Amino acid sequence: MTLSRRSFALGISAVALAGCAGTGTPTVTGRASPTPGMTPVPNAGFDAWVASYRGRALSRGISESTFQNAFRGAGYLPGVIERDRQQVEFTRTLEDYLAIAASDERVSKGRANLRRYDSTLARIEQAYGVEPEVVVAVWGLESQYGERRGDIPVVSATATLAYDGRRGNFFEQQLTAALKILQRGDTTPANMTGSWAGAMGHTQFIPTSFEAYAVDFTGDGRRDIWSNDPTDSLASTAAYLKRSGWRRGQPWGVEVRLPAGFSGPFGRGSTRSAASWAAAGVRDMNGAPVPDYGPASIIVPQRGGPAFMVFRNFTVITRYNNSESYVIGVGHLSDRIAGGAPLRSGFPPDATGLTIDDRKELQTRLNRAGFDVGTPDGVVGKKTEAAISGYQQANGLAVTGKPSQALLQQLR
Ligand SMILES: [Ca+2]
Repeated sequence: MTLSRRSFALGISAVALAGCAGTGTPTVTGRASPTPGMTPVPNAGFDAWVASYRGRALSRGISESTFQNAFRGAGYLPGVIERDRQQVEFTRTLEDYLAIAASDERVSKGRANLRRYDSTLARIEQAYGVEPEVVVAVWGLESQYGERRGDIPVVSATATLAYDGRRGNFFEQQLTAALKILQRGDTTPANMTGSWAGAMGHTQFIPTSFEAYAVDFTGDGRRDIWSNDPTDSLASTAAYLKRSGWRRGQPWGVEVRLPAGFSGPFGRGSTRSAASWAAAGVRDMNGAPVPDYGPASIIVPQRGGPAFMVFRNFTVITRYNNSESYVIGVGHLSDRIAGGAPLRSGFPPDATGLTIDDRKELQTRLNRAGFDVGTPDGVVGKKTEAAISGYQQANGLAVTGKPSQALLQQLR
């Protein structure tokens, strides 16, 4: 189950990070999505599959009326299959990932939400023992604090993917879990919306995760993670982390300085005691030995970049999403939301020799020259590449769409 959750959360987070999950508008009514390809189209094969699935659903305890209500208006969504096929496994550098995951905007919105929901978060901490800033950081990464929850109907999306069959068993499980949620009355078919892959609500639970971990924290008898009120979602996230072994008061990890010639061991497969790392010369960024937070590992996710000592809570966050970048993103964002400073170690220049400050300058200068890259963040994505191409074309240069030292010089 955690593996499945992983593959989706990864996809979702990557999309949310790219800034284009859902429509960017919180779903309020759950009306049919206007997104192209996300409105049901007739499909005889799909209908035949639904007819055959009906017997399996009923044998798993879904009532006839739940089934009929859920599939009224549901149908095949070609856009979901398109998205599934487009899903490419690409890796950002940790530097790029953190520039987006812990951007100034995400940090300041996180701090605002920490204040806005302080009493709710305090009650959640009391109930589940997970610190407010950690819950808020997950919320920030999963849906940009509820701004991008997704407006695609979950029954249609999961049924389409189950019928398609590429990961048919997995999505049939998600569909059945979705029907169980409807049967229990946590929400209505019209309200049950999410990402193209069925991740729902403020913290993007897939239906089986919802079944396992979601809680009703408002006390109205419904586990409502679709509501504009994030309370049930935030409590469900804390419940998930608690059940995965979260230890309150323990950090996920700390940035560390490694002594010259340090030869490891590196990686989460090797744990040592605090005393053992201290004896090997590992220090925190102020030069002090790291306190004893239990068995600890040293990771350097990007060559030449920051090193971290990580602890049990790091592993707990991997149960939410098994990507090292994601965990560092949540962990570092939570530290920043709680008032912490940016990482102290820099990252090395990229393959073109540009540092993140160079890349931000390049973007700022492109904006000034009239080639829109959006807010300069130092991350070279499609928009920046298009702006570079536009600039190169307008200036009679070879059009590469790629940043370079020469380009930066020219823009200066
Ligand atoms: Ca509730």
